[in-house]
Amino acid sequence: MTTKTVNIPKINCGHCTGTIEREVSELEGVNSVTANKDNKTATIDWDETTIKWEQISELLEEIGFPSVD
Ligand SMILES: [Cu+2]
Repeated sequence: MTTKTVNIPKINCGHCTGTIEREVSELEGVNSVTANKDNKTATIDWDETTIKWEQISELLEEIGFPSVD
């Protein structure tokens, strides 16, 4: 399992964090997603054999919350 915390500047409220958590956790291979509205980050834990970071990053962009490393 791989874990990464990324900055997502477009997070503004609990609705944003809910969307990110719901959408990203639907990806196969993603084990957990915790988004934080106070410091505008998301911590994502995934299984590298099932999904690559690039795919997660792409989804974040698609739903309007691009990540910044
Ligand atoms: Cu919001």
